[in-house]
Amino acid sequence: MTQPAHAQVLAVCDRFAFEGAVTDLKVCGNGHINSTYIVTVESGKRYILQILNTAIFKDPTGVMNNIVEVTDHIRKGLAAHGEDTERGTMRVIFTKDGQNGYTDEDGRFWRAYDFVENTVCRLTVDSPETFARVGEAFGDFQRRLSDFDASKLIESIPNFHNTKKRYADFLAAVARDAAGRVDSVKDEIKFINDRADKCSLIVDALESGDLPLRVTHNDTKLSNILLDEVTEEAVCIIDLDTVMPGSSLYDFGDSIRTGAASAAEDEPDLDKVHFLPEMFKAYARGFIKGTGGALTEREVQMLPDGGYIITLEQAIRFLGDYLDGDTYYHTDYAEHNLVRARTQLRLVAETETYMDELREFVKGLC
Ligand code: GN1
Ligand code: MG
Repeated sequence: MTQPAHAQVLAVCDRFAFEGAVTDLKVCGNGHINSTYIVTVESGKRYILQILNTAIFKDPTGVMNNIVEVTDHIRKGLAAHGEDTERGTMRVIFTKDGQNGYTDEDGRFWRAYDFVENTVCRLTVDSPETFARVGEAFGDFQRRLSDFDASKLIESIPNFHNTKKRYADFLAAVARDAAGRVDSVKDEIKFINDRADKCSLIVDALESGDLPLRVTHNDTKLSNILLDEVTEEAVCIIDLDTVMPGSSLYDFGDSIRTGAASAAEDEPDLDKVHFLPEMFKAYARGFIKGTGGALTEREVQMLPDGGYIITLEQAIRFLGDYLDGDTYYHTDYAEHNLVRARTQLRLVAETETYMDELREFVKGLC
């Protein structure tokens, strides 16, 4: 769908219960799925306004209901312990008629949040201390939701981290060759096919009960946590669209994929892309601390697999989308998904060389 005109976005703002007239409106963000604006009102107060991608999130009202339930639960927990209820979790802004979102005349679904001030979001992080704090925050997020009633949640994207199914979908994309690109990425496809057996590791363990199902975030990349712009403390976890029952390993893993890497997810120069074992270790310590000791021994043992498998899964998704002609992710240039996929594959290859060291390390954390 085309992007709406400025005047149309202003008209949408009027539907939401913002405190005052809009004085500024800016496009923002680096999300691959939704489109984001920053809205400022007379008092200087700011809001996030987003178009939720309904080609991907088929039940937008259900997604918003998930987010309201989860953030209310977290907010109550923060309040009970005298913690920061303003910045500690997202706050959904309802429409003037009390809905959790608004569908415009062209069918776009809009939703709004308070803007969390004095924070930054990063694509990479240098300091192990900062990354450990991110780990603690994502672990803490899981801990806070450990007593949340999962039956209140809809599954916003079915089979989201079913890596086995992701691989099957990838094979179908290769067979379709919709954009005629298969011949140009034979090496990448082979690299993935050679690791097909890895795709079932977490999924099978969840199915057999070897790993527990928890309420998880499912999109824990580094840019989905806001850090205090001065202290780099982890302030607020954002992008709750995919909060669903899932595995702690995927949450652990997606932060590793993005934060234990020396370059951004779409770094075109592969010589700059390295897996950073010390960052893995810092994050693991933080994450385990944040969960408050809730992880089972099996989960801790499999933390290295979490990072490894989600990086492979992400490569599969980016390359699959490239083969399909870039229908899922926002892209900034023709080869963007291929660049992203290659970066992930480089990380997969490097992680393999560290697996023994990582397994030895997590043994000490059990
Ligand atoms: C998407 O929306 P965003 O940019 O936070 C994607 C994640 C991927 C990520 C890769 C709903 O996240 O699963 O890991 O891109 N979200 C969805 O950067 O598919
Ligand atoms: Mg997202």
